[in-house]
Amino acid sequence: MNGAEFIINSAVKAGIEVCFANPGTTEMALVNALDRVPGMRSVLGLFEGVCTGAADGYARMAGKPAMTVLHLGPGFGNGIANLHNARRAKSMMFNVVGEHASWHLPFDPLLAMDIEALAGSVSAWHRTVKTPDALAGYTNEAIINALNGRIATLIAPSDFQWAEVTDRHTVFPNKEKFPVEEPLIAQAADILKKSKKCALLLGGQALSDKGLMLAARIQSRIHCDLFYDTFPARLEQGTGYPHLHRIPYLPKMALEAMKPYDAVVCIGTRTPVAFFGYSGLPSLFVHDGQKTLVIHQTDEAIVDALLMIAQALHAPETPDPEMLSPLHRPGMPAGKLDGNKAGAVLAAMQPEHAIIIEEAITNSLAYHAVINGCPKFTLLALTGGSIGQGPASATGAAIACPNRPVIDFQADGSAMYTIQSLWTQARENLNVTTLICSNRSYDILKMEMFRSGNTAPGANANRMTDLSGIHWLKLGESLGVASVSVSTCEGMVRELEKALTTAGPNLIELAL
Ligand SMILES: Cc1ncc(C[n+]2csc(CCOP(=O)(O)OP(=O)(O)O)c2C)c(N)n1
Repeated sequence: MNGAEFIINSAVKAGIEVCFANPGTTEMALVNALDRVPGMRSVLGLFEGVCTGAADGYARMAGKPAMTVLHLGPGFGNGIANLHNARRAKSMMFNVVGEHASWHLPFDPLLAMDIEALAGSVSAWHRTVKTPDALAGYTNEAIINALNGRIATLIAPSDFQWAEVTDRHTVFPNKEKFPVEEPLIAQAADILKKSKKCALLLGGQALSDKGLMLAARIQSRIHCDLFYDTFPARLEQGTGYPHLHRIPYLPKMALEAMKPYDAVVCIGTRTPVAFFGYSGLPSLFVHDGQKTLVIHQTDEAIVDALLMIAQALHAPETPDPEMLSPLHRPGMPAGKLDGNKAGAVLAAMQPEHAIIIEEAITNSLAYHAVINGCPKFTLLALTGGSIGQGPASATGAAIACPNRPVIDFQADGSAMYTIQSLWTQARENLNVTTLICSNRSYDILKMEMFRSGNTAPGANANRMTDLSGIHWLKLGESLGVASVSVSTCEGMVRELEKALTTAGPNLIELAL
């Protein structure tokens, strides 16, 4: 067995089933190994951002890592924006990057660059294999790190991928466990008990089914409001779950939302931070005098912590039904579509157990306000603010959950970053419906331009936000995805109904 076969074989043994790849010559041994080692599904992405975003979406939904194969530094670099989103989502991933043959690298061939510098910026673990003997041990370490919820990047020179591996020993110990420290649990319970009104801000696994039901039990005992981060990695939502408030994106609104509380307890996340620094506005969305506590772990330990907090507060064993959202879809809007109406139509129609990828940017504001009463669903958001996550992570989510409808509620400008995802969705026949909010502009940047004092932008500034000229029907069709365009709520209802009952991917341009 050569090094490349050993890498694939070890991944399969560890339960990794999917490899999102965009390989080159230095990964050819890995490509060949995908043929020779059974058990790994290989999925081609026509841009590395598709591969890394898909691996992120897959991990968020499958709860286990996917593998990626990326080509040298330039390939890894192309994937870095979505690796950044994955890092912020605390997603797990096993990346393998081919490096030039060890004896060739000293000649500085064209594609050579500092892969470690790139890998280090997004990976919790990364190593370059320096000798053939080190490949097996590093592969094992990388996979253990990925299984433990981290991004692990193995950089493997091509000659070591070709070389025979003699020691094929692999060990994947049980998942590491780092329980939340008990004094923190006592402190959280104490703050919740003593505060007049507490904001309980939830993230990570606290937004899972179990986490939310524990939060509802706490809420049944203590007067508190539940919030989630503006961009959650994965949020279970809908009827039967407690009512949740989103931390608003705009700093003034977020500060206003946090004002009524004398305490802010963050569980599974950090103190909310503004997206950007604006002169005269603070970086953190907490007020002077507010008691704050942060329990930052995001994994299953946070669910145990919530249970202990509920017990310390003598919360009821089951939540008060009053605390759980009843089924309440928004009314169906009519007439010409706009971003708000598109969100309302989606919330009125999305099927139970849908996976909603939300990268609708300015078009998503109204949507978040009306989703508490939808049938249960899962929401994945743009965790790192690095746009182009939606189409790619929708692809990975659909591979992780082939029996659940995936809807990518998607802004047009952001979609263009990883639009090649549509081709992968078509090739893999994935049940993804992409709703393109086609406002033909970087609308949010227009807002930012205004806020920065440019209230009458000139021709050059306007050229930075105008996106007119993208033909979505031709673009979708050319990548193999059935595409239509609608401009009314009625049209959106008709086409979304059709898309949700047809197998395979669809694109609906919402001409706003
Ligand atoms: C990788 C990356 N590049 C650039 C940006 C800056 N940026 C933030 S939002 C945005 C435009 C979003 O436009 P669109 O997706 O069309 O949504 P809209 O604002 O129109 O709702 C840009 C360029 C970013 N966040 N990430």
